[in-house]
Amino acid sequence: MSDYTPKPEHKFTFGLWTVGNPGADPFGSAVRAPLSPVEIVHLLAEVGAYGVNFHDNDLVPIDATPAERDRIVADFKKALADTGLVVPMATTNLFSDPVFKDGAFTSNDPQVRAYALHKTMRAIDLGVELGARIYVFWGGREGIESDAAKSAVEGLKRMREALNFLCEYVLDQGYDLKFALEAKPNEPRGDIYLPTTGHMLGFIATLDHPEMVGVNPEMAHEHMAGLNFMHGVAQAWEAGKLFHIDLNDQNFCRYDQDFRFGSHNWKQAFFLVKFLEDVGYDGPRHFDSHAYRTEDAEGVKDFARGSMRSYLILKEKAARFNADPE
Ligand code: GLT
Ligand code: MN
Ligand code: MN
Repeated sequence: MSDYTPKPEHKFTFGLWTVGNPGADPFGSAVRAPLSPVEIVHLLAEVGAYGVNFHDNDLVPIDATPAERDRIVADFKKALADTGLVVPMATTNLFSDPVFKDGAFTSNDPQVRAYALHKTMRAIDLGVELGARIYVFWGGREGIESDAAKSAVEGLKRMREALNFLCEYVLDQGYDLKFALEAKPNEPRGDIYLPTTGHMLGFIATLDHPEMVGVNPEMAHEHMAGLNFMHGVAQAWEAGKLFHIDLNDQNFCRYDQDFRFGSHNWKQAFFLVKFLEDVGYDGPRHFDSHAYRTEDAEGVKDFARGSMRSYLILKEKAARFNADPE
């Protein structure tokens, strides 16, 4: 009987927003009780995860006072110390607040663009304080419903200006931090700029510090566009840009389903795991997915355990595939 027990060397991570997802969708409200960040850290330790990632406001509410922030961060640090979990990655919520309705870095309003940079600098400080070495940028609001509203070229220029500025910030602060850009073709915008990993790779080459910037490909996002995810991952790897990866699953060309990894496209999942293991990818394996809405709190633990177990089963099958000359 094979051992599918997750171990720290597998670098299995989850976001506070993934196991903490209470099951709301655009047509229905939450079906599970909210979990605090400290409760989530303990849940992840119980199921055997290695690390936890977060958006600034998953941890610190957007309206927290400085004193509240310090208390929340201290409690979170204690939970990490008590459990041994680490924080490999952090990111910024540049999509929930209504001010970002027309984008953050690409908003037509220069005050919003300035606020987005300020919010991100503070979130980078928070991530670094908690140990993050990878910083993800998912520009969920960076796009349009109508191209009458914004110039696509101007949108790219604004993205570039923001990332160049933030690279300089990281260098000025002396942080040991890399950026990983995450593509998605649409949702919540009608169209999101830089819609696939391939678009991101082309864009990175135009930045002032391309060596600091790579990608965070998400399986479900490339499947929304009907693409072979492993091919995008392979291109990123070959370019030295695979800094992080979001593992999940979904049916092709649907809305962003964020299903559990290995729950839908088994063949795609198999060849992806085989690729990551064959090339020796050693970054975090982050499960950016949610339990089904029909699951309760125990089901969320089953979902987290199953994500890691599915990966390890596919890893074993990849080794058997490689060992079988026929
Ligand atoms: C959001 C999105 C994910 C991104 C997260 C990082 S936020 O849940 O759907 O794909 O990875 O910002
Ligand atoms: Mn993601
Ligand atoms: Mn997604």
